[in-house]
Amino acid sequence: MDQIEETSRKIRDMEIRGAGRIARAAAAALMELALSLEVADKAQFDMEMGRAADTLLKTRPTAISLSNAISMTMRYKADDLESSRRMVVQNARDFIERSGKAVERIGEIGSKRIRNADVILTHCNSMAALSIIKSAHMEGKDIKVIATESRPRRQGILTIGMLDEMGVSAEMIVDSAVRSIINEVDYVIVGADVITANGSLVNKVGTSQIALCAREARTPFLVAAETYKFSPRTIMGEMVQIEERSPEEVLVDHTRYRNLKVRNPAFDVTPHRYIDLIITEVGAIPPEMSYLIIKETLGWELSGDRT
Ligand code: RI2
Repeated sequence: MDQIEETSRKIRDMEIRGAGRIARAAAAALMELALSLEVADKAQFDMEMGRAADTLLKTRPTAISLSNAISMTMRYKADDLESSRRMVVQNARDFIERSGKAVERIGEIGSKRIRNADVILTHCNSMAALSIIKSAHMEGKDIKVIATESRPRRQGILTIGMLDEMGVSAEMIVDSAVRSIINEVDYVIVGADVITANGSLVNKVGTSQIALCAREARTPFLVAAETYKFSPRTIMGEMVQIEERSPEEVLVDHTRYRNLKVRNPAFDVTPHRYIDLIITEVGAIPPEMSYLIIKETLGWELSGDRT
């Protein structure tokens, strides 16, 4: 169980971050536990695995990718202990493999939209969004990327590091400079933490302001989102909880101000009407098709699972 606590701490503290990466880390942690658990019977296995799943679930309340990964890993129906163990391990391996391939496929599909000499604006640090950029670059398209700093945790610095590794030309701006430069941009491409049943996007805070600027400038706004980022629970009417993180991330010495409250929402909501296309591993879809993605690729059972 210690590795579950350690993985949970790393996800909670954002040492492991990114909606896809935390999902794969949780599946891997459950797989490791299933392999190592020394228990007397299936009932004890089920209890220990359930406890671990609940611990991991609590780490990042917004990321549906985390709960979908845990649900898919924990979906085992077996009569005995060893069959249960084997199924959990196989489920986790399948999710991790499918998730990695999904990011690659999104790159292949999304790159078809990118033309030579395009300028792409991105926000925060998204492997799915960067996969599109990498594919376009590998196809010889001479693109430039403008990366926002993405306060307060400045994930944009991770993005410019990855772009540097790829050899892609990049510029970095502060988040508040987006509207000043949006007319230079051919595509906005961002990642996703959640896609709701009506096609709205929950992503790093600041995304919705970028979408507003893009709409005003008539700049296409694309979302790169694996199907396990879609939320079955929103079909059932549930609202997405927006994680509120510690004030210290915004202002270290906030307590010196007697009458100050620092608010630090980690994500915001971009309504579907500001989204031109959602690029998934099963195809590029308009936001209005999100319900079908949930129904056909995730199924309803996830909405009732341990989430
Ligand atoms: P990938 C990140 O959240 C960002 O919001 C990013 O757009 C999203 O997860 C998806 O990232 P955080 O972990 O799965 O930085 O595309 O809070 O890597």
